[in-house]
Amino acid sequence: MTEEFNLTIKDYVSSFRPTWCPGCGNFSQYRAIRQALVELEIPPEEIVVVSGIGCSSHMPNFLDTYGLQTVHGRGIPVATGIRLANPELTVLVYGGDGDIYGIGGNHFLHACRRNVDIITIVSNNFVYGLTTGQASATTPVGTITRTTPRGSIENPINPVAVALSAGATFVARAFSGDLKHLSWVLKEAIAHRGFAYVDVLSPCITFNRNQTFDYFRDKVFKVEDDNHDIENLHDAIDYANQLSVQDRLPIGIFYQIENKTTYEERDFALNQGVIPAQASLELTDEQIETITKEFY
Ligand SMILES: Cc1ncc(C[n+]2csc(CCOP(=O)(O)OP(=O)(O)O)c2C)c(N)n1
Ligand code: SF4
Repeated sequence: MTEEFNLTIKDYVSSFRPTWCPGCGNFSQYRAIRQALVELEIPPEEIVVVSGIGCSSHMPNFLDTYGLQTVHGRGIPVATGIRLANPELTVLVYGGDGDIYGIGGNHFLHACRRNVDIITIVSNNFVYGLTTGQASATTPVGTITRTTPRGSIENPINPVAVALSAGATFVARAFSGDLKHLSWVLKEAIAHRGFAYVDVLSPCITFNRNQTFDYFRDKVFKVEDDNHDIENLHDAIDYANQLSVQDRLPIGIFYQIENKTTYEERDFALNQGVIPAQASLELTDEQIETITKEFY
C-alpha cells in the first residue's frame, strides 16, 4: 500500500517572501511549479531547484525544497552534476533568457544533446530584468533598451528551434498569463524521462513595455487545439519558427519522445545501480577532518 500524499502547494513555500515586482510573470511560474509538484506527488525533500543569476534565478530561495543559486549561466551544469550524483532526485533548473540562452547558452545546447533527466524552465521576458532592462539574447531586432538606445541590431536566438535541433526530448512553450495551461505543461515536463525544456513567455512589467501580458494574450494559441502530433519533429520545428511571425505565437508541448536513451542509462556506473551520493567515501574520520577543515 502506498503512503497517502497529503501535501499542498503551501508546503513548498519557504520562509522567504518573493522579492519580484508585484505583477511580474515569475509569480505564476512560482505557483505552477508547486502545483505540478503536488499533482505529481513529489515531496520537497526529493527536489533540488538550481538557478544562476537574475530576478527569475531567485526562485530557489522561495521554495522549501533543496536548492541553490550558482553563478550566472551555470545552473545547468551544476544541476547535471547533482542528478548524476543522485538520480533519485528530481532536479529542476530555473532562470532567465539572459542566464540560460545568453551567458549559459553553451550549457543549454549540450544539455539538449546529452539527454540528462533534468528539467529546465526559462522565464523568457526578452530582457535582462535584474540589471534594469538591457537587451538579451531574445530581444527582437530594433528594440530600444538601455544598451541599445538606437534599437537592437542583433538577430534574436530562437531557443525552441535550437532545443529541437540539438536533440532535446521534451520541448514546450507556455505563457505565464495562462496558469492552468502552464501548470499542465510543467507537470508533463517534470514527469518526462530525459531532458525536458520549457520556454515560458513571461512579461517583465517594469523594464519591458513591448512584450506585455496583453501583447502575448493577443497572439498565443495552443498547439493542442491544432491536434498537433507531439512526436512529429518537422511540425514541431514549424511551430518553433512561428516565433518570428508577429501575430501568432504557439504554446504547448511541441515535441516529446520517450524512447531515447538517457545519459543516466548510458553511464557505466549509474546503469549498474551505483548511486555516487550514497556510496561510502571509505575515509576515516581523521581523513574527513583533514579535507574539510579548510572550509571551517
Ligand atoms: C558573470 C556575470 N556577468 C554579468 C552579471 C550581471 N547580471 C546579473 S543578472 C543579469 C541578467 C539577468 O537577466 P535574465 O537572466 O534574463 O534574468 P531576469 O532578471 O530577466 O529574470 C546580468 C547580466 C553577473 N551577475 N555575472
Ligand atoms: S524587474 Fe522585471 S523580471 Fe525583475 S522582478 Fe521586476 S518585473 Fe520581474
